[in-house]
Amino acid sequence: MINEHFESDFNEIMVKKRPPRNVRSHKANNMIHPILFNSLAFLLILFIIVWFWLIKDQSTKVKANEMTVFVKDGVYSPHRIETSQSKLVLKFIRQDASPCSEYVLFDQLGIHEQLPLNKPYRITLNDLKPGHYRFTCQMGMYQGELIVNERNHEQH
Ligand SMILES: [Cu+2]
Repeated sequence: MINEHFESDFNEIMVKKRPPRNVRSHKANNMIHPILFNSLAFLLILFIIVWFWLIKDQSTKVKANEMTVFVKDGVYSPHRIETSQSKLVLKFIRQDASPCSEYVLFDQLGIHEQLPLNKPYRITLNDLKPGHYRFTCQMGMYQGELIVNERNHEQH
């Protein structure tokens, strides 16, 4: 008696719970509300912009006359170096064994140097004029920038 009653209830629930096919797919399409989806997409874009322009492009200021630059995983770190002095020694430490990172080029300064693997290699830059100097690997995958600021007259 109890079992019979339960069974009929159960069947009724099963029938009710199973919606027709077209209704179900309609529901699935509306699971993420379009406005919510657009807001999330907007926030993601905003985050990427902030990351690339404000965080990633911060420059590292040279305090002494020498700066160590690691060559690893497709990036020079630091990749943006700022100085206000005319002489600078860049100590490159190449930790990437791929041939991509083998050379470092400062096109505007006519510098083209081969970097040994896992050994510091110093490049001395003399008579730097104020300006922006790009440095790259020979294929341009590694990208860096040296910024030489106007010299402070009090330092002469
Ligand atoms: Cu390269």
